[in-house]
Amino acid sequence: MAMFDLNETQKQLFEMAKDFSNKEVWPKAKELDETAKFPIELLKKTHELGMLNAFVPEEVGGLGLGTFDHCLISEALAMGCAGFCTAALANDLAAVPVILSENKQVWKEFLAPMVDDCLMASYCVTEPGAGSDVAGIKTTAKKVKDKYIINGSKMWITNANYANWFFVLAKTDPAAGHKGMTGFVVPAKTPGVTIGRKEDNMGQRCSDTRGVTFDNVEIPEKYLLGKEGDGFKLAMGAFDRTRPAVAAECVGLSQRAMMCAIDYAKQRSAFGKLISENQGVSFILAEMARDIEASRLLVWKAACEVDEGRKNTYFASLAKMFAADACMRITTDAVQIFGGYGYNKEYPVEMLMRDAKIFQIYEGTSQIQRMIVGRILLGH
Ligand code: CO8
Ligand code: FAD
Repeated sequence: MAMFDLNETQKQLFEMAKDFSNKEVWPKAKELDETAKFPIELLKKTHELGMLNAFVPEEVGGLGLGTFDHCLISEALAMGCAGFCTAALANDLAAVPVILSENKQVWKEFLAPMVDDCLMASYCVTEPGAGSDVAGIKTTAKKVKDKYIINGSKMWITNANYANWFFVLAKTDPAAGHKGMTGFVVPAKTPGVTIGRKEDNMGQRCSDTRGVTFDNVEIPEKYLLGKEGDGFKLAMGAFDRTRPAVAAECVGLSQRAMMCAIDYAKQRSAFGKLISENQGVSFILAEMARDIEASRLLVWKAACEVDEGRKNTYFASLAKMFAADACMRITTDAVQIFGGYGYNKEYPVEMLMRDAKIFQIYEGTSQIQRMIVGRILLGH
């Protein structure tokens, strides 16, 4: 059954992605963490393998993959390095509102070139004063004849320094709350766009996070996505597709942490026997496996729902909430199994634990996922 097994094409895709991740990404993860250098060479290879920008519609030359297949790629890439995987996924997060808007002119101008070249993009929604509360953003877009003038500041924007274009959410009617919000594509080189310094983050350090300011940025009307007032729903609609992918990223990172913990438990001795021979240690490993399998099933469910054309907001939030919280527990427990060595940078698990934390924060915090599910359960 499709739900519990992959078809042959999906198996091949997953195996190819895992092979690349194990052989080419994981060996570089420590260096990427230490140098915090943007993994452009790895992204280029990912692009060559057809695994970057995989959402780009067939109509403009892309693979037009569904969310399920996209989640397989995400899980595999995150087994290699979560920061690198986040850089890859941020492109998809930027592309989805453009795809949902059905603005074919913008597809041709901004999505089609991403098929031929390893180009990057960013999703600019969060601001210094508003993250969870998307409707509270302050950036404005004012129509002047056949142009829009954008003013405001965005914060924590992944890929900002490497992006060729940005998806920008702004208020065209500030008095109308979420109904007055509109999405635009803004080419990164437009005068008035300023990229901030690289933020010095706890984990996923090779991923590029920056502020972006828009100072009287003038863009043509044709870069508006959908119509005025559609922006909030385009921004939310993107999460329905990318929260399952972020949850899949959590599964990949968790899997790596469990593999490290198993290897270590099988070679470290205490009290005259291997630590893996203690039931106390094997129970920790068993709980890791339980949470990884359960997370993956929620990812698959959330992805299948949206691929089948059904509203999946509920499952997308369940998957993101469960997999992110599980990933934090699993990576923390991996450090525990390594004992003092786990707390040291010579061993990989402290990096995995730092890399895991952001999953409970970005793409909607773990509290926001609970809020979304709670509201749906209670019919609000
Ligand atoms: N799809 C379509 N429409 C939606 C959706 C959805 N999923 N959710 C809500 N809506 C609609 C509602 O139906 C409602 O419509 P109407 O006006 O017709 O009744 C309207 O939107 C307003 O909905 P709400 O009343 O629920 O709006 P609220 O303002 O109360 O809040 C949320 C909604 C859900 C709390 C929203 O603000 C939210 O999701 N906040 C979290 C923000 C977030 O996730 N930010 C992430 C930023 S991006 C990021 O972190 C990137 C990480 C790096 C890249 C990683 C790789 C991908
Ligand atoms: P706040 O919204 O201020 O929340 C602070 C705390 O209050 C959190 O614990 C939150 O859960 C809690 N809280 C808030 N409201 C409620 C509530 N109603 N009920 C219960 N608890 C609540 N954004 C983008 O637009 N594009 C990106 O590419 C991007 N990449 C990011 C990369 C990194 C490394 C980071 C750190 C952030 C990124 N973000 C991005 C922003 C990210 O999505 C936000 O940081 C996140 O949504 C939380 O917003 P905030 O930081 O403003 O926290």
